[in-house]
Amino acid sequence: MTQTRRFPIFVFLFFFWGTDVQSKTFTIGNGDVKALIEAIVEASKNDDEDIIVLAKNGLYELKSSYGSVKDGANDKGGIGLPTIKGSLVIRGNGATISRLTSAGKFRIFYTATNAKITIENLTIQNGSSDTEGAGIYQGYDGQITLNSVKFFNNTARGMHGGAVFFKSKNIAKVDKCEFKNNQARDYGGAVSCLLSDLTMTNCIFENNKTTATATSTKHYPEGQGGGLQIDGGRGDNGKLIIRNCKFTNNRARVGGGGIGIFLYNNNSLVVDQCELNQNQITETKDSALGGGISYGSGGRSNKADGYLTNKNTAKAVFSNCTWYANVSSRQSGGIFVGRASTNAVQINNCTFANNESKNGVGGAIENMNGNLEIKNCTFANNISTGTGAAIRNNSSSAKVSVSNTIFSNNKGANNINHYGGPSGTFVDKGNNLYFHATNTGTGGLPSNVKRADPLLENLANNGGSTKTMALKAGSPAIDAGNNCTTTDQRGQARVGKCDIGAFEFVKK
Ligand SMILES: [Ca+2]
Ligand SMILES: [Ca+2]
Repeated sequence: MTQTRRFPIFVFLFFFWGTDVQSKTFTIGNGDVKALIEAIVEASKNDDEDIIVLAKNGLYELKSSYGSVKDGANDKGGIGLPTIKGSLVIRGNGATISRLTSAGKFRIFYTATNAKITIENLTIQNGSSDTEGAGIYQGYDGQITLNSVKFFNNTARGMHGGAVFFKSKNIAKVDKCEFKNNQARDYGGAVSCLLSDLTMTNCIFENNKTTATATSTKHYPEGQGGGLQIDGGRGDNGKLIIRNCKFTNNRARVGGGGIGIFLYNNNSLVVDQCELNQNQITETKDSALGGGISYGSGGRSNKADGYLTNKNTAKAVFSNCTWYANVSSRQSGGIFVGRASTNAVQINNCTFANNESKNGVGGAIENMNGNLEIKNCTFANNISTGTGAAIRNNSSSAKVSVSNTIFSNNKGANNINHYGGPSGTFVDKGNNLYFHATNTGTGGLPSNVKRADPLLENLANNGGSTKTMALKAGSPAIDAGNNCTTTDQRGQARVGKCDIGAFEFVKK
């Protein structure tokens, strides 16, 4: 009985889809902005997925605003192209869509609520907006896929996303994209991802920044995520993945020169195989945190400063990453961890080299109130003016557990200070190696730990997707680990007994 009832319904749906789909392909001649505008208007008349194909290596220069848009009652400013509605694929073929720099202020793309867009092989440049998302403003509750898209010189003077703003409840997939010289006022010099799921792979962020300069004493002062800002995933179980991306020379004022991250509820975050090089926090006040990354989580609270006191179940794992020469003008040159979750933050197979907190504390890591578990990492040549050149704990609830990790030549207060803090707990879980070339003091650590020169090579490309510090032959770190990660930072399998640090020595 059930079978005979289903069959006609299936036939009906097949018939319906077979006749009513009006998917169209629009091929746009080189430079023909008028045709591009008409195609977007036509494509947006229904929800069917249409395709716009641009001329190979073409240039589409937008010389005037198409109009302005409102999101509810909020003025979202000028747009260069019509609002995209429904489902649209743009095949760029290496073309560029650029706002003429002498034209008025308008962004390039704006999408309506529930839009589903895919953009590939396109350069989007010189967008300019007094609000958010000067390259792309992706509307509420949509899907966006960006493949091999370059974003150059886009400027948002409002809060979010110089190049791209994902408004809340989106699913965003971003692969092989480049973000260079974009800027926003407050959050995400290049990309701001608000309460949306993000999978970002194989991307490059260079020279992006936040521009806010106002002196602020608020809990959330402006200027976070010089390259990328993540403010929560899509819903309670939102997922955020950043893999094999490079963040170089991005700047923010107060939090996360490269990446600013905040997680809610049961959000999960993986940052894997990424490099953070020479990103910077520029503010010199106490609230300046995380030259490379600023990470926090916590339940919402009515109290202005209550974010980090209400514990949630957010999960964060940083693995196989390198932080090199990131600088905070105050605290935590490499990464700031301000966490309130029942789950520990994991940092595995990572290298922290030459990061610096100027006029401050925590050269590589500052742990505000997190439970931080560090395994098979290498900390070398990190610098802080005050305590904790490698790691600093900064509250009574802060706890750091460390195993199979190298601390070499980190220089803080009193010349040597791998670990320090006014309070909190440091747990040496064993198989760690400590060394300072000119000082044999304890460096803030228990006096019974193993001390020897790990014989590290300079940071270099030793295979894998990130730079690492190789062990020289004869290093006391070789075969001296226990219960290590299964592969090293490069993805190299452990050889024999595992080594201390992020690099596994392989005899040539
Ligand atoms: Ca359509
Ligand atoms: Ca080994």
